[in-house]
Amino acid sequence: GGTVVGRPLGEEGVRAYLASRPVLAAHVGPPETAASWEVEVRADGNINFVYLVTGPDGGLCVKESLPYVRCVGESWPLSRDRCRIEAEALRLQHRLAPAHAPRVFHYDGGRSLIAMEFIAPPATILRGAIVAGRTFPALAGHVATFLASTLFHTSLLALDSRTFRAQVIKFTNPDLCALTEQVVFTDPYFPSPINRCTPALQPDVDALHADAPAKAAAAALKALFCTRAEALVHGDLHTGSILVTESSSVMIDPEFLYTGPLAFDPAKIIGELLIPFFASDGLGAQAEGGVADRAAQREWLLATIVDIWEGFSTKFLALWTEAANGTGPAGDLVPRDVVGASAPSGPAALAAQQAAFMRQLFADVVAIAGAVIIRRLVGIAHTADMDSIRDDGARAACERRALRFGRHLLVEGPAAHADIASVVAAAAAA
Ligand code: SR1
Ligand code: MG
Ligand code: MG
Ligand code: MG
Repeated sequence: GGTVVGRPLGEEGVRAYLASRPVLAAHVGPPETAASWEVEVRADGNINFVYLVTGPDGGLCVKESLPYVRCVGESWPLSRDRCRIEAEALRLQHRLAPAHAPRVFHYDGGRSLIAMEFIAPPATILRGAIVAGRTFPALAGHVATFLASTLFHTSLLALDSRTFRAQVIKFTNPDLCALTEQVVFTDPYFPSPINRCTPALQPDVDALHADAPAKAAAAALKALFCTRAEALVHGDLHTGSILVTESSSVMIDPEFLYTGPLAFDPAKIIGELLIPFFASDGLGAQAEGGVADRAAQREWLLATIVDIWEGFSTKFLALWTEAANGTGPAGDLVPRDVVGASAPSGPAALAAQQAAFMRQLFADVVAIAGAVIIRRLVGIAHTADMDSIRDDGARAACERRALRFGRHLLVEGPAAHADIASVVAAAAAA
């Protein structure tokens, strides 16, 4: 008892917390060396407090959730239950995709604190590495594997309906869902006081606020986000939530996890990878002796988007077919028929059912990716991709092009694009 909820543990508090728990301290070093442990306080997230603690025997990542949004302050309260959700989500994701989610060593519900595996350098946050001009050939395959496994195995394609409903209750996450509904699907389309934009973009933003088709499309996606309970979605899979090296990718930060539309995670990462594509001209122009020509990185970004979608759909459908054929862990279940419809008869019928399903899924991915781009340009939470362009005029030009493309995906995208190659071709031509 007596925990002060309004104040973060801070450097000293984290050292003392770990040093007094031998099982945790063992990941870092002998408790008596605690004074020498290095504590890096990360400030690149919007919501929580993250500390990277290293010592003679290794390291730990400690994440602390206070009852408010860190980047806004106590005026925006946020349930600390997100910390429980994140701890359980990480455990689940680590079980389903062990190479692509960190291990949780400790969850403290009273303190809303998680101690997890320290993903050590040279692993680095993908967003910063992209801003620096780097590329990661293994990323697409890893993201595809993570998405296929975590989404398939938490969906009704793999679970019986009682297990699925229990999962819905366990991972409802109303506060964080409401946050997404507000900052992704609502505020960007209205003059909300928390929105911000590059000043030169204001006329474009005013036009968006008067854009009836865009507002209607965003409202429809918000309804989909609220009602399409298909699988446990990560809920915030942007490039700041991925730690990468040349040969590894680890997805972190699933505190937004809830039972939502399968389309959300693929759409989120695709939209977030299109933002640096559009920032590329502005970033390349200001590079000093470093990566001035970003053509190769642009190509990699678009290829990665294609490979994520194609890799995900191939792996997801393989899991589905395996389950339908009775060779997978859920072989006794008939995919998407658990609530009583008759089974598709034979491989051709299954293939037709899968094709129809993927067509709808892809249409939703395209539209949501558009909304994801738009919110990063005109909403509360921008990203370093565009914010790193120092010149206001150059940044506004990049943002305007991205905003138009986001609007295109949101409104016209589902009808205009039958496949991902068409989306990236349109981005390149935008
Ligand atoms: C207050 S908005 C915070 C944003 O940061 C998180 O990472 C999510 O993207 C959320 O929308
Ligand atoms: Mg963030
Ligand atoms: Mg995050
Ligand atoms: Mg987070």
